Amino acid sequence: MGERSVDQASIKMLKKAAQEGIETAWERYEKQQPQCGFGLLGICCRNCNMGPCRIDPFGDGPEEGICGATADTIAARNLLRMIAAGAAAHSDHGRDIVTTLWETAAGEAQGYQIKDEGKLRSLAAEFGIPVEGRSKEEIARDLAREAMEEFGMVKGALKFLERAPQKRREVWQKAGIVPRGIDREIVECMHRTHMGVDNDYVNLVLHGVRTGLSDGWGGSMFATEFSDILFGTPEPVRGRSNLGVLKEDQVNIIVHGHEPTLSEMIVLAARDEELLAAAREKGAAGINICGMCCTGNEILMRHGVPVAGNFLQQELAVVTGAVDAMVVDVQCVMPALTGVAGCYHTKIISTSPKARFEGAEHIPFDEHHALDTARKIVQIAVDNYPRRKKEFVRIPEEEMEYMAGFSVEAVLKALGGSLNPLLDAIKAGQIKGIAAVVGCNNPKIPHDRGHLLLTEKLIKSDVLVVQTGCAAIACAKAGLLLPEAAAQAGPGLGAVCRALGIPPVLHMGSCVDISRILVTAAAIANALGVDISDLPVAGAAPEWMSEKAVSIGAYVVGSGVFTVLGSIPPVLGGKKLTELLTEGARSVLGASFAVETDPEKAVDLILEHIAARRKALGLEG
Ligand code: SF4
Ligand code: MSK
Repeated sequence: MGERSVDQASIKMLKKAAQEGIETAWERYEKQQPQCGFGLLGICCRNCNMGPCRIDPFGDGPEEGICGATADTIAARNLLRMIAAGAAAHSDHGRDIVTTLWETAAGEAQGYQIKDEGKLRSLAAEFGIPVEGRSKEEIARDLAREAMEEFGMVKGALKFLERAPQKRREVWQKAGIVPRGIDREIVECMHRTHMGVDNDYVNLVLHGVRTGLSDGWGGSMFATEFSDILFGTPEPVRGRSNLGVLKEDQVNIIVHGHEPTLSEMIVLAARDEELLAAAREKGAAGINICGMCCTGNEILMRHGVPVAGNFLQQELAVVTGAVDAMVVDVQCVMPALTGVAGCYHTKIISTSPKARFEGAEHIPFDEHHALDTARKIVQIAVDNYPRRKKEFVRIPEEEMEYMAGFSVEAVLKALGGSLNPLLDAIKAGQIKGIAAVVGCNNPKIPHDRGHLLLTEKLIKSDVLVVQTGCAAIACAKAGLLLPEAAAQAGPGLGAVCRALGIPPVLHMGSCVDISRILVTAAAIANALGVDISDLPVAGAAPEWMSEKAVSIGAYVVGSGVFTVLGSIPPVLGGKKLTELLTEGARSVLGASFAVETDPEKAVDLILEHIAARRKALGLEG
């Protein structure tokens, strides 16, 4: 197998894992070779028990399933189910945050407070909820109730869609894809893909975009906005990243997963004097909380908490032998973790009723006793510290400083209160455009390579990069999230960054915080009086792997943003479907996908797109 990672800390831990006989995702990936061609092309179907059916991609065998479904129908139905699962994951996360706000307002959620009252009031006003002379708890209850209704089907269309430019809303109207309730679109995906319902690949894809939009402008946006109300809207903050943030002389706890409700409380509990004293009693110098994946992003955005790594580093963190507890909730948590942890002293602690792991210790986390539960979890980690097998501990020295916390509000503040400096820089060609580089890691691609190559080349070409998720962690580790990285940017972008004191790569948060990117794009389009699809803006997911990323792709393209995928989606077996996604979508949505596994060529596609949009807007350069 070729290069596995471009991250030195990960390379070292992969070597250690090999020496200690530990299998990781890369070995398991190798064992899967050759991967099933039908699966890779998206042309196997198990949607009823006449099947499974599969289509021969070479035309020598069956061209239809037993029911008569074609390759395009099967691949489109599979794609729709991926979108449904991804939108469900983001939106269920959003629903949990809405519930926490509701319970906080009722005084039933232990340890939580409404931290950003200004955002609460402005959101309430957006939803038509009276704010004058009312307490924040009264307003929060009404706002949470309104949000809960958006998940069902009470309204005609989602409220946050009004944030999109008028022209974009007309596109959705014309295509018949205005999302109604968030849950409704997801349920409809499952209905349409049941045997013998929606067999038209175009109709299926259109509903896929609608479902994605209900995630981006619905479930994810609720997750972001309500997290800001509860935990504070992020502001620029500095911290450290990569496995080197683990401390040899401290109790190391990694919080991994997605929902900030858990990680915020663990951060709070770790400051508890009694627990710190208990840690000292066990011989530790302190308690070191580190994040991983998007839970890491949530707490680094708000507290500058160190982030130990991204998706493909979860097992490698355990391999350091220095993690006393890894606390997980939902999403992107490998079931393999408990097996790896069994070879060291690490305790894997699951917390969500929705996500249990064989071999993990389960400490149910609920909002009513959040702080008590968090204390209990920290205590378990403290008690586990003396069980560390010193001979197996090796923490790589790699760590890098980052600057994160670029919420929309923080970006505006950095710009001096208005978008004008950014718009002026774009108009003058100092900044050629904006690219959102987001998404996961995938062992099909050398870890972090896609993110770094793409981002480095884009900033060099004067394209401002905005990021979330594991892509942002990859760039944090490489030092690209520092204002000093302006030296690696092109002359125009570099000058703007130096003037404003910001990095050329802005970390906007976790995967659900792509909603912040949508809001920013909408604000720029509104300021210029154009549609989002007219902007010199593009998206890229160089190493994506999760179904959530498929939902994100659907809503990003559905919002008018050309998007380049670096790992191949399982659709190529449906030729007409592929043509629709990469070409035909443009005439309906003003945007389409491109698939490009070579990051250099992906950059070229993005730059060509940005140049074409600049020309159409009559902008220089
Ligand atoms: Fe086969 Fe059609 Fe059933 Fe799918 S729905 S398994 S293609 S018969
Ligand atoms: S955590 S969805 S691996 S970005 Fe959001 Fe990272 Fe992808 Fe999970």
